[in-house]
Amino acid sequence: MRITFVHPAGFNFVPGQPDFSVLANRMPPIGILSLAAWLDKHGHTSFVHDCLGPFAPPTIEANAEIVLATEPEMIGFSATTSGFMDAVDMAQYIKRKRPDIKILFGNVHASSIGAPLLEHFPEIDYLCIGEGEGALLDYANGMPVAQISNMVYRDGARIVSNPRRQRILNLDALPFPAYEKLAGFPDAYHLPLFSYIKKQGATMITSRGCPYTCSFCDRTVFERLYKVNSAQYIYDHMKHLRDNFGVYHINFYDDLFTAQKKRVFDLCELLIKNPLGMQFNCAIRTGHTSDEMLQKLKLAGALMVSMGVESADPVMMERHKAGVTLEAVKKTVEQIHAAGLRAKGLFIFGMPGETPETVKVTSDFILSLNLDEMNMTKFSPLYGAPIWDECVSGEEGDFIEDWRLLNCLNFVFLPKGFKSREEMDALYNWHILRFYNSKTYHRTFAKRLWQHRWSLWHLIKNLPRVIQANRYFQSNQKRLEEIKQNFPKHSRQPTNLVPLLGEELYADKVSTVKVSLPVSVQKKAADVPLQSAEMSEE
Ligand code: B12
Ligand code: SF4
Repeated sequence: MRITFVHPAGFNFVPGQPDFSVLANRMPPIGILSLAAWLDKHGHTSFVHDCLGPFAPPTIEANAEIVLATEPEMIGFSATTSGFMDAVDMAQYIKRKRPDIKILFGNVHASSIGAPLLEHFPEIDYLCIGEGEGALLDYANGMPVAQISNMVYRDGARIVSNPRRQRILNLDALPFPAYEKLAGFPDAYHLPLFSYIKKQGATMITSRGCPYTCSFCDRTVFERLYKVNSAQYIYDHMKHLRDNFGVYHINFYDDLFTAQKKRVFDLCELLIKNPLGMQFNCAIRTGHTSDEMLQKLKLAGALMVSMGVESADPVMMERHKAGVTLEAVKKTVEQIHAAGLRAKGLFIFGMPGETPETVKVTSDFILSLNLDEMNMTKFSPLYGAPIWDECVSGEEGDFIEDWRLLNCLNFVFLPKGFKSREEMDALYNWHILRFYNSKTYHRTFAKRLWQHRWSLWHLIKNLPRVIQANRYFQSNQKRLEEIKQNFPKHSRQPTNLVPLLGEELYADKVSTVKVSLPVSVQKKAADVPLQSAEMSEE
């Protein structure tokens, strides 16, 4: 079968503003590159079109024409929530022109809502829920859709959701993602500015699934079962990227990269004994690391280690990311620095329970940590997250359900503790300026100017666009504010859908609704013996 995968551009900025996000980073869509490699391995023909790629035209129609020119029998869209309506617009255009081409939607938005989406979007023939490899291969091999687990389809007027299939247990059986299918990779793809020293950069995911239940996190694709690539596979994958694409820096985007300690130590050993000359960034779970592991990571080539903290208010932490304490965060940052690594903290602003006071506490805490980098996202409720029901209930605050804006760049949710979204924006900007204008940050940044030469070069190369972006924001501030306030929802986007989730995630949701503190990490991890066994290798 001939299939073309599409990564829609999505909505990556705030209303009224052009999308400058690719200036800051442009990353390969690993999910569809993996699926493309998988299908090719099994004798099918696949193409990948990234609407955020360097050669992609700006309009839906022009992108759709590029996709049609690949002569596909099926088109597979891969969309997060904020990219979903873009993908729908493109699918609609394609279906009008070529009704014979089958259209399949996969990835997280489809997985987090399921069947109700088919009621609203006739241009979509099928949804694939969760892991894509098995269902896609069955379909490409000609199996009737009614027999394919993970697929959602129409049977006359009825919408049928097939049961979920067993996850792939041995991730090493998967081929490396088909990076070669991505026009402009790696030169025109780049990691977030100032997060790397060496060029070129690429991203990798070396595990799937997570047994924790952080309140804000959408785990509807891989659910709880935690599976990993082996150390040797990761080493070979890195070598493949270096030898065939000239990649010298990897950002590992696994949430739980270090959950199995042995795997991490084995990988470090491989990289220390047979160095690849590559560097990498990865995430660790606060409080679950050791001096020894951090030292090994450093020797193996790690540059920066990040950790999800989310908030410094103890009640907020207990509610949204239980199991992480401020003392543990402080100690972990000290350990990271002592090992000679950079420390990055990840925070979320605006979850239920947030008030100006909790934000100030968090901001003070962030400054006290002497972090090398910090990322604070604006909370976006997501259908698949345990906290979704609370957010839409109206009891915790006011929520504007506009999928395009659920991109962590807009305050779609106004917690009860704030008077307005403007107040939130003002406090957010105050914190960002405070962090980046701090003496500590300036000093550290100045010391690393030479290390950041490629990031600076990237900015210089794109100077006209940087200036254009800056001018645009400066001169249009009032107009932008107006557009933001009156931004209409996409005319075809439904709201208040009742998602059809798998049993595992229903269980997580039920616990969220019933108890006052929605998250209990230990409880959830222990609830699932299989995952506990996996994680207990720690
Ligand atoms: C790396 C990453 C990024 C990178 C790169 C994104 C990119 N270009 O692909 C960056 C940093 C740019 C990014 C940005 C954002 N991200 Co992000 N990101 C991830 C992360 C950590 C890994 C994605 C990945 O590559 N997974 C590995 C591959 C193999 O899995 P996969 O993509 O899910 O694909 C599998 C299935 O979904 C399915 N599948 C996927 N596509 C298709 C298509 C078809 C046709 C079929 C049949 C199947 C199928 O098959 C694949 C293989 O089994 C995920 C969390 C996670 N662990 O998955 C979050 C995640 C996708 N991001 C999320 C969010 C919220 C965002 C942002 C909105 C905000 C942010 N955090 O910065 C933006 C939005 C970007 C956009 N335009 O959509 C959420 C999305 C939730 C939602 N409902 O929308 C996630 C799920 C994190 C979370 N748990 O909440 N992200
Ligand atoms: S640790 Fe929390 S944020 Fe990370 S994947 Fe698991 S549930 Fe999501």
